[in-house]
Amino acid sequence: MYRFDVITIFPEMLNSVLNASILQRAQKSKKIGVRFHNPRDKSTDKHKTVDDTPYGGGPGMVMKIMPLARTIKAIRKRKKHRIILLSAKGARFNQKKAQELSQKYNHLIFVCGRYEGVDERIKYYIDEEISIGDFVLTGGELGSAVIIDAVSRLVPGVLGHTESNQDESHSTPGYLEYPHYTRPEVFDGHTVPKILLSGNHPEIAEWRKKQSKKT
Ligand code: 4FN
Repeated sequence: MYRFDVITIFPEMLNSVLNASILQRAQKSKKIGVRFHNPRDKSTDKHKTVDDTPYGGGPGMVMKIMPLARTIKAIRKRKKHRIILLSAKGARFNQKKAQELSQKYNHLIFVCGRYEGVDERIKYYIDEEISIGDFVLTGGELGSAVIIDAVSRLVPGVLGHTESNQDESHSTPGYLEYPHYTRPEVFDGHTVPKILLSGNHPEIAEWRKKQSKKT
């Protein structure tokens, strides 16, 4: 089983992703396992605080290091684990990274930021920072959902034969997906390219290759 641990104060943000379709089946068949950890549970003050005002002043709140570091330390880690902070500053996530994570490790631990950010000293407790893109998010939760989705489908046994893993243009540099069509042959006057109905499979393969080339 490939394991994912997500450190978050909003686990509900991941539930829709994990409790549907392929990822739900993968959990039921024990191909993957996902656990949530709320840093609030490791906070020791009366109000279970996880955030505080920034040193130096300025707007907003910062996630406190203590509850996060204690949560990371309390997770029983496998030998081949990787602790990842989701962050705007991180290296951009892509298919190559998904493949690397699926092959080198069998346990990913995600730290999801909230508020204005996380105390910089989190750097002593993580292995790397990853970003899913250049936009402002309310937290790292959707980033961890994206990575869990992309990595899980690369875990052996997660995809059924109809959801096949081969011929994936997005893992081939310079190629995007080719256009897909299914029945009916004509819809609202819009037709299917004749080549796809020809039964000429070498020609179809050639057409798809041409269509999927990035410009
Ligand atoms: N975002 C930018 C610059 C500065 C801040 C942000 C931002 C969530 C805790 C981080 C953002 C982007 C991609 C997690 C954005 C990601 C996050 C991510 C993220 C709350 C602090 C914050 C990129 C627009 C210049 C908020 C841009 N991938 N700060 O969004 O966690 O994973």
